Amino acid sequence: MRILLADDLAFTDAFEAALRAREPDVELYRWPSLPDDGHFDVLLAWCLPDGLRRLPDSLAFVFCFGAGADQLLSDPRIPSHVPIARLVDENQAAQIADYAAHVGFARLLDQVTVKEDQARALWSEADGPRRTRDQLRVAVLGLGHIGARVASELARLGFSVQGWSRSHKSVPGVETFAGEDGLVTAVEAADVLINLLPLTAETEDILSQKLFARLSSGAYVANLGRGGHLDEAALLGALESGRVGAAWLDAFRQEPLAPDHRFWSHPRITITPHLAGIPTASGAANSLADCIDAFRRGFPLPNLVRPGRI
Ligand code: OXD
Repeated sequence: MRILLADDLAFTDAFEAALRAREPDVELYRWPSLPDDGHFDVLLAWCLPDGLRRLPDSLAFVFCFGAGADQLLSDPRIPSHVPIARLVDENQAAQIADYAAHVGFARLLDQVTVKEDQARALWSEADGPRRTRDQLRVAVLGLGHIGARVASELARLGFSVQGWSRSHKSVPGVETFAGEDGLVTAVEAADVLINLLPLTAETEDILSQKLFARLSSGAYVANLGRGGHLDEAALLGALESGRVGAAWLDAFRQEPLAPDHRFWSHPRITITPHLAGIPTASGAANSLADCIDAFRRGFPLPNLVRPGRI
């Protein structure tokens, strides 16, 4: 089986070694190197390289080297009969849970206000006892593999967690909601909002002025989904009014974020360059190997985002 690796993160000896430990007989090519006849069976990519204009008829499936596959699902170069499966890596999910916990703890201390006061040498004493974790409402949007892990980890840490997804899911320790009405209830008076939804026509711009208006005053917002989820003007307005106290942004409509983008210099925005969860060599290789095993046995691929037709 020939696999075209078209993502720099897979160009590592550790990834190749972990994959070969499970699939010793695969032939690996690192884009832009291709087999002489141009044929390969599996394409691994997060986003198709510009130079890869046509995919061969031999292509059996695409393996999305990331948690979100919208950028592949909308790519017309991938014929609709070709299945797309995505990577599922517990280590990546754990990193994202750490990021979300960081935002939760930052809200407990109101870290952004503390830093602003410090910059002004302002000794501003607390006017009451600090809140405890169970008094902090955290809303997690998206309860897929990563969202469910994040929500249950935050609940395990003692935060009061509400989770929302389009269809009903249950997550131990988490109060879950679904559907349009459920969204309003899930985010009502939330102190922290963590977005982990997939980007679809329904979820585009979901982080809107209307949604921010439901949060508790000074809420911290983390967009760990896609730039397309965020109405940027609405966020700036909510920061201005104080409805949102601070934002952590990891994904942007255009990546890298343009150097003159307003977000860079905003004192209440923290920018992380799409690093909330980086697939690990072993997690990614095992996830791909699970797909190869299933394909060889004629079973449906695990973690399909588009079934296609094998
Ligand atoms: C993604 C990822 O899909 O980082 O954005 O995995």
